[in-house]
Amino acid sequence: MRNAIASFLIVALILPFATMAQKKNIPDPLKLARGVRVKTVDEWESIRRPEIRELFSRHMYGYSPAPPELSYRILSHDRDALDGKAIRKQVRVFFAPDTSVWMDILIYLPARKTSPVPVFLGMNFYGNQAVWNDPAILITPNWVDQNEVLGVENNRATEASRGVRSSRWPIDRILERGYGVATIYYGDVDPDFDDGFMNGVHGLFDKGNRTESSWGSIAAWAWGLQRALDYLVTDSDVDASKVAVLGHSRLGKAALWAGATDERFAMVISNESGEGGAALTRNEKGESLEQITTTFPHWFCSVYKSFAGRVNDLPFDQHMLLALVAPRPVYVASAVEDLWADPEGEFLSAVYAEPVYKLYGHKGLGTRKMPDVGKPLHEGRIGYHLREGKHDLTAYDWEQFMNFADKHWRTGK
Ligand code: GTR
Repeated sequence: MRNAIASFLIVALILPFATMAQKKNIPDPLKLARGVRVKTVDEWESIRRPEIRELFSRHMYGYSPAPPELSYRILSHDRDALDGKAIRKQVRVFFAPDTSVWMDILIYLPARKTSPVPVFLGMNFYGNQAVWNDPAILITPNWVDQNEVLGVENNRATEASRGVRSSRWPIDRILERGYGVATIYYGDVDPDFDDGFMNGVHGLFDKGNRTESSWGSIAAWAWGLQRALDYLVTDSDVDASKVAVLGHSRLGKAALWAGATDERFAMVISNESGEGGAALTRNEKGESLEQITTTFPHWFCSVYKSFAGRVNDLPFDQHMLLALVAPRPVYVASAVEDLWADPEGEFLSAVYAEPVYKLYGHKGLGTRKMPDVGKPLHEGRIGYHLREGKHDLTAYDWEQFMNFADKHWRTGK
């Protein structure tokens, strides 16, 4: 009896103090597969970080091909764009000697710049022409979708949708703050529907030889972002040491995987990327692993869906994706009404990534308490905000990303 009381007391007293991570069975980012804990940056970089990248590749996003030899064609270069406020470039990137698959990068840089500028790079959903009402933006012939039911705002790659997504791309404000912006239509790289991986870069590289761990569409978009960076680092107008990769929603998932696997990205930003992005899968709120792999089977490698209904068996969770970015600054943005993306799960990933930043001697998020709406956390190298409103990429989100970049890069106007 005494023993029973003692055990009851131990459980009652100790459990509330057990960390949430233990309760949720969250894998320790610093524990090696062979059970030993990482104690130095060197062990992290040479053993644990590659181990985690391997886990995500094998079980979730799939393995991507090595970068091919690219070729570029400058399609336009104007110094007097947007009423003299911008330099505008459009660059076509060919992925192989076979020139059938390519992507166009649209770049705006502040016209008054005196030195190379930091740049935000992200993919867009509706074609480059949708990001700003600028008649000079070229329209791609890749994955054109005239959706009469959903209206022009949802037309992909058409004249009718020119400028319809400018609220997501406040280009004038970005330039005013001294930054450049580069964007690519994700449909140039891999049209977003399940066609058995025949079109886009999958068709070009897989040649039908796929395994259960071959790259899915998120990995393909991430790979496209990395190929855009290959170009940007050659452009002397761009400060190659300050390129941030960002994305909203499914393209936020892609931005995270791109930044986690390519250290040339100096900052990584997830806007409401949710399940399969920044949200902790084990938090089990909003979208589930089962739902995402059923609705979008082409986004991941085929192994991933085998974890549906047994997320505790995953040998990783999404905080480890954020941790792969360390020691570079990483930012996670959520919106109050975006419950499908699970703001709490996104916040918890940011919390649990912190030990890896601490290993480098940096502050991560710096708190375990979710901040109030509209009170961004920018102190450490892991940034976070929760804004009012719905699932979207807004001017408010951009202001926070630029504030965070100003702070960590000591840039800004
Ligand atoms: C939803 C999907 C989310 C998110 C979103 C988007 O339908 O369930 O995971 O990616 O689409 O990309 O807008």
